[in-house]
Amino acid sequence: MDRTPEIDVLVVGAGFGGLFLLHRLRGLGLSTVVVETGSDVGGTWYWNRYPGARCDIESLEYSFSFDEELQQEWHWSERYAAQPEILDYARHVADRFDLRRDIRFDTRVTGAVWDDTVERWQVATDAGGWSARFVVMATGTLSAPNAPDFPGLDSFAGRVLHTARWPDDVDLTGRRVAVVGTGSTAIQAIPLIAEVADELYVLQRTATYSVPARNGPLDPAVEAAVKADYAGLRARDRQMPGGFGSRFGWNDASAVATDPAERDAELERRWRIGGFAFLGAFADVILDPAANELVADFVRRKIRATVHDPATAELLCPTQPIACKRMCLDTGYYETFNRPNVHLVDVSGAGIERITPGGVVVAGVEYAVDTIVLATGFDALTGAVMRVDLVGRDGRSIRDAWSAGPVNLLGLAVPDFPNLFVLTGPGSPSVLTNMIVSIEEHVEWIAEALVHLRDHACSVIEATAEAADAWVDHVNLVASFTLYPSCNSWYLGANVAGKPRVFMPLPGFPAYVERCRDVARSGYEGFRLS
Ligand code: NA7
Repeated sequence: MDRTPEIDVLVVGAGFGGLFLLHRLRGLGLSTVVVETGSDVGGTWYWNRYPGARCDIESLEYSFSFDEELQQEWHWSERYAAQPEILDYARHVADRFDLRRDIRFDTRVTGAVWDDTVERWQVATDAGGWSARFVVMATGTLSAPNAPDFPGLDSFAGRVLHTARWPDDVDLTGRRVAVVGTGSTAIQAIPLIAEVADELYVLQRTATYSVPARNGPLDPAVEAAVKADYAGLRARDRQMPGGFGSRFGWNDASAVATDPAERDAELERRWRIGGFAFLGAFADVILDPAANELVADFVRRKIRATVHDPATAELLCPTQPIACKRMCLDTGYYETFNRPNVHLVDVSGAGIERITPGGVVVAGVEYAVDTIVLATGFDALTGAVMRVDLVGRDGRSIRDAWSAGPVNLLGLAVPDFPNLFVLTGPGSPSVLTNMIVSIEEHVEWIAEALVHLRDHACSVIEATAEAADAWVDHVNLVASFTLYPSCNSWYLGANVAGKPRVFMPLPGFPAYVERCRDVARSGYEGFRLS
């Protein structure tokens, strides 16, 4: 009879988190296996292949810092890397550090059960099981697609595509296309689809703020300057509110207290720089409704000046606070609405009524299309963790434990789920930061914790319920000082029907990193070690 292989750590997911974790844990002499549903590494960047898929953090910053030779030798071709190049980078990292031999591709982890008697997780996959002392969910924050169940969708005679599961054989040339959604994904895809489609209907439920990315070939002078002191840039970035952007800087000034002409000049200057530099203009944007409105109004003025048809421009002007939903970066998004083949359809009222074999019905009007693109986002932060059947101490399932929203300590560990870690999960700054920075911080913290257990002859680490409850209260309290909880974003779970409405990421980088270090230094306060 085959015995279940026994390993130290099983990592779920071979995205950037899983790759670095494998490298780090291997270096500690821990037997580690990564299980990955996809056929290759890359995670988010393996699956998201829709037209225009691109990172909104600059490539020189959205990359690993743990290996000086890697960061010196890798060359990014553009200021913001497109999906194929990021996937190449992930593949390069896997090959460079010889990671593939411990990754099982095309394999889905279906569940894991904690066995208290042997202090191990019994992990089930669709291709056999493992017995692991530790499990790390490196399952990503924006990886479980959200596909609303529109009435009649099954009856559609044409093709339905979800941006996060984009097949290789799609050609939208000459097609009549409906894109559902106007988030970051849609805003990247729409200008490119508009160039080839016959007709494009953009079905907008909530207008989104977008600023020009100002993408282009990476300036060799910029690359050389960064590489001359890459470690310095990384260290400075780690002191920034999102773990990036030290080159453009985050102003301390208040938008409200700044003279209007000066304020507009600063916003204009940053609008020209492109990307998240814009949000760095004033420190009170996400804290003070009046400051937020001043910055939001600047964007609305840009929209009105760009879009020729006044009614379309008005519909594209968002009304919720800026940055409350993640701000988008675009290349020619608003300009696209000046094309004769692009039509904006308001679905903010009763929503999409139904799908027919030949189109989409909104407010009694049928829009005839042969392709529907669902750019409807993700069951963010908790989705990928909860889709695995995790069963902790005393038969407690993660679905029960998180039924009213995610409960954990530091976003890293869940009470009743011993020896289980979640990478960049809810309760940590996660999606409010440069994800690679947050991944590196979490991987280092987990690695250090495992060394601590080894050095202190401990086999189990578990968050206490009291500490986790206090942490959830802390996350909510910090969020309540911001404007983040004031609109229906995926940060709050508001985009998925039936999901508890809880603000999930912690606005609080880099203080959070210090807090994690303090916990480790204190001998893991809030955790039970045995
Ligand atoms: P997002 O930001 O969640 O955007 C999804 C879009 O789809 C958004 O405009 C939604 O409108 C819209 N949506 C979702 N469900 C529906 C229904 N039922 N009807 C109409 N419209 C709907 O996902 P993205 O993939 O664009 O971006 C996710 C993150 O990935 C992004 O922030 C970056 O960090 C990378 P809503 O705003 O909810 O009204």
